[in-house]
Amino acid sequence: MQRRDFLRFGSLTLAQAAAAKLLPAQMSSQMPQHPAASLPEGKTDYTLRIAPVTVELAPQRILSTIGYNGVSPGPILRMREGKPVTVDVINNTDVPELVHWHGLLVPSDVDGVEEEATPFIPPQGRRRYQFTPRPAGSRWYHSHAMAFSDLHRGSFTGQFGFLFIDSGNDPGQYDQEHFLAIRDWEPYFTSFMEDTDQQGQNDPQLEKPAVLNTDPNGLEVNSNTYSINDKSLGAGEPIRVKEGQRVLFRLLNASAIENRRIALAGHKFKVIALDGNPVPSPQPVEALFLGAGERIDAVVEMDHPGVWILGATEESIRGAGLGIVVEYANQHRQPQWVDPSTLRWDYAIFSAPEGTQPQRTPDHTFEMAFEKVPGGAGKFNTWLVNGKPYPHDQEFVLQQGARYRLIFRNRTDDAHPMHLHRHQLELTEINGRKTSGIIKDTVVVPYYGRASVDFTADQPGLTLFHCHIQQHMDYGFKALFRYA
Ligand SMILES: [Cu+2]
Repeated sequence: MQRRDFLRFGSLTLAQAAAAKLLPAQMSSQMPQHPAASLPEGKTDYTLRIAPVTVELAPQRILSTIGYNGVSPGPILRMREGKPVTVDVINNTDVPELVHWHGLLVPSDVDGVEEEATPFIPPQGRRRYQFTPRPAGSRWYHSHAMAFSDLHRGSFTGQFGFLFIDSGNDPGQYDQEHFLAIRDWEPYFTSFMEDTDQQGQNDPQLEKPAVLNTDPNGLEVNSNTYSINDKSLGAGEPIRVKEGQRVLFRLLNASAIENRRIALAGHKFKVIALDGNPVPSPQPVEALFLGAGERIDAVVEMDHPGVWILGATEESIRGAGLGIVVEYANQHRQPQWVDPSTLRWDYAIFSAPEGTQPQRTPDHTFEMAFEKVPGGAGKFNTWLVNGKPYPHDQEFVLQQGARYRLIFRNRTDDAHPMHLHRHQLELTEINGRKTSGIIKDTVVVPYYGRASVDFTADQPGLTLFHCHIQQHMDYGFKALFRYA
């Protein structure tokens, strides 16, 4: 793939932003008609247009990025489970793009992944995706383009949105439903990462190597600008609730770079689904933890009238915009934050009762050890799976119909959200504790920790496995599974 130089967008002044809003219309009138850009035959259910957008996080805080249909996040796509859909994607940028349907069980040619040989949406071109949405639940869609050293590509941009698949028999036991995407903006490179939040840092570090690699760390990506959906804390409309209501929050960590902890001051979240899949044991928690790419559906009983902040548990991150106000009727004070009494997050509490066996005994096991090769000053870290770089396509060969166990051994000082495309994972172990019945597509493997997942090889075709942190994926933290 040839990477073209791209317009560099930073934050804009208001005047510049006003001018930038004219951009899409000007571009379309001046754009040459691409020969491949003719409309495919037949009716489409959804159209997504990839183009530059401005996002007004707050007054005087307007940034420019690439988004879908003139906004970021993109439109909430609601689909019916099992009902085939057609999505036309128009690419009004000068670089090839891919749209990935995260958490859906779809074939490789529409999964939106270069490594799986999904065709690109050409620059100034279009492509039609047709698939049958399943399974039901909170999914999402996003660019799967590689970014490497370009922080204006792939999941660093505003190309993301919710995709909700309706089963048709949701009991709807809630009074309000809110889709909240956690985001950071204006990423920059740094070799200094404040390790303020490494999931598992206080847990048994089962995979900590006896001898640590102390070479100087390479580049990571950081941000100082945050929002929930398209608004920074305090800038958008509050979520207005009444005492006694049950409010369902569908949360998504749409960050390209960071895992994040979220709480709602004065309240507990009752977690009912992880990555869109109902959990065996719904549990109340003080704070949520979402790895990049993960979703959590949680219900809050509105039983503590006031004006509260739902946001990042880290004060500096909230202060930089990651939050939204939850306001009870007839309450008019300043929004309040209260630290949760514990930040503890543990997938295992949502497991089926102890002693319950996983869905099926695995036929085969693959060990997967993750290592970081520090890049040193000004260079990128690289990432190895089982001591080797991507693609590993001769090692992870699947027999159709067989059940596999993947044992993740995280020998790095980061918590990594590991995503397997086109398949559903059952979490069967986290840091030495057995679990069952928790179905996910993205699993955070704790700091020097260990996790095991099981899946059935029932989706023939190339299948990408990767860390959902963009710069980790781009610099080697991935493997290609194939079917025999
Ligand atoms: Cu990672």
